[in-house]
Amino acid sequence: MPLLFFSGPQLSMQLTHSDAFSSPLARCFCAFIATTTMAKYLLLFFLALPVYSAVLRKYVLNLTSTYQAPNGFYREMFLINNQHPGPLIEADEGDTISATVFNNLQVPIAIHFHGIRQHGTPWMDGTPGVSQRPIFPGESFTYNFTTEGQYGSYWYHAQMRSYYQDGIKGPVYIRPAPDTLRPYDEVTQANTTATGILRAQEINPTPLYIMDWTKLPTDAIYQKTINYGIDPACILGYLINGKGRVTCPSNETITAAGAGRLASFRATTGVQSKFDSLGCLDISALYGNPGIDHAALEAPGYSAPCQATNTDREIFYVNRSDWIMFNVINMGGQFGTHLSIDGHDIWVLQVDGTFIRPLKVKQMYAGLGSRYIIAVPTQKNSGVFAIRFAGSAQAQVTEQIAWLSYNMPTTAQPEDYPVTNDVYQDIGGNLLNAQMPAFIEAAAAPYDERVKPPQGPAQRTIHFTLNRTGMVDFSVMDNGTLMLPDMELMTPSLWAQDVNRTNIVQAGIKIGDVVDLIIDNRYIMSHPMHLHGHTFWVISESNTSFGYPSVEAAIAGGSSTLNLANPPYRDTYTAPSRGHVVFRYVANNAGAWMFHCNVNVHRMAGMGAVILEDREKIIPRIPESVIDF
Ligand SMILES: [Cu+2]
Repeated sequence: MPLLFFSGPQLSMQLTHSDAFSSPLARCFCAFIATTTMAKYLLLFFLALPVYSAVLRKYVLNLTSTYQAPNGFYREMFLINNQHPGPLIEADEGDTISATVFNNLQVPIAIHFHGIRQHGTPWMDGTPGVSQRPIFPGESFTYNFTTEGQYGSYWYHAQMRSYYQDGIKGPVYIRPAPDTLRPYDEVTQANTTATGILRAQEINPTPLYIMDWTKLPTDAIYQKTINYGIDPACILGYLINGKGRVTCPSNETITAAGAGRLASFRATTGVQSKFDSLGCLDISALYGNPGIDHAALEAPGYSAPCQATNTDREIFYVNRSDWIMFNVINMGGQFGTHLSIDGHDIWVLQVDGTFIRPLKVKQMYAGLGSRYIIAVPTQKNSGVFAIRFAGSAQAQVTEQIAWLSYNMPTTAQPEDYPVTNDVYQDIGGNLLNAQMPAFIEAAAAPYDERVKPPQGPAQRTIHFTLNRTGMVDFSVMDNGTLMLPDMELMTPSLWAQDVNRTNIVQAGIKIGDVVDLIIDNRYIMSHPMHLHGHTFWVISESNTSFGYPSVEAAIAGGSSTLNLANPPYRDTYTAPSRGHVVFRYVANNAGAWMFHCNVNVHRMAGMGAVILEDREKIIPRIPESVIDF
């Protein structure tokens, strides 16, 4: 009878020999060996019940290079199993994932599973120079990790240079365990049918993957960035699920939508600027860099006037009186995104793998690297409705559209911009009516009230100061130290002897410590900051600096920005322009963890650090196969 427990799909030998498996299933296997009597069989049966479905999910990711034109312009790009984005990796909470990566590219690579905590397996974090050596061309590497204690939406992507922007990325979805508290009844007002629809869609929510796309491969852009001393901060538009087209709004439309950000750019920098035909703000005059050769830089709109294309956009087919649940992932590397759906409400249900108290909005913000499960009530009789994606408060006014269709033939593409009175945002992501409810990240309180930060003072406080320290240098450290450009090729910090590298933070963090990261952003850009190995609470945020040396001092001083009661629980969160955020987490995961900005050029130009966490505890457990790789 107990053999039934092991008859799930895809179980393999690995369960018996890998030290990565302290899972209940592995423990049951050991118990099975030791068991001889029927009573023990019965005991084992009941112990094994909750893990009946905990299986090993095996995936193969085959990376190749090709020439394609997703939005009408051919360029070299990368595919995973001939797809862009790559295949969905899915699991039930508690399953183990095994993903073997075959690198058939001409460049080294590693794959990071964004938001997956890698609890007990820091060497599977896919960060070259931190948790492993890169997978060089022709090599393969297998990632093994558990999903125990995590549910919801995540993603995987290359964590080597900027190669994820060339196509090495895909979704990870973990279905919540049965006993997870879900907020659906609050959305449907306990309508059994509607809640049932949401429960059914939760098994496989509809993909809505946002990515920004460039005319040139990212290595070429980065080389030009260094050569010309300026980050173009300019894309060829968004892709939605790998699809989209380039549109060329009139100069009047761009200028109207970008008026606010242009005024603030001028006021902050004293630099006059203007938008080009792709909506890109000309920031070249910053840093004493006038007269830069834009044609040579080849930022898309600078080198040639905008050229419209008519490639396919994504279409979603829906029925009246139904719901559609989307898995929104911002897989981009450049811009946070405002999104709205003409004529439709959006319920935000889950953020970064945690259900929240549901929020009903007309517009939401999707930060770089973050994931949002949303539900949209579909109650129209007919028609097609634009889902609008706009770069928000950034250096470019750019919009992409996908369609929500009630009755359109499956082969048709709707004409651009249907006339409707139910548009909520312009092409700059500005709300057309400021009274409309918009999703505010700081308001996303976890639905399960037990997901709450430790109160009181922290054992460790680390100060970070985000800054732009040169034309293309971005730092995260108090003293302006940059992450080393060649870090990705160095001996991984997880087991390196030379931990006195300037970008390695040795704060003496021990398992059990409460850790506060106080992050002051000195620069006009906002920075979506991502911490590996942990989910953190965002216990303070404002548009000014924190102003205290510690959270303890802030509590004593009566800080008005602190929220220790029901703060957002995130793995990626944006530090606002010239403002601050404070992240609090419990050190429960010995290792070496990257902390960095998710804007690719910023990370590559230095905005990152490695935080050591009781590293000595984990070093003896690192498999030799990883160290010798
Ligand atoms: Cu940044």
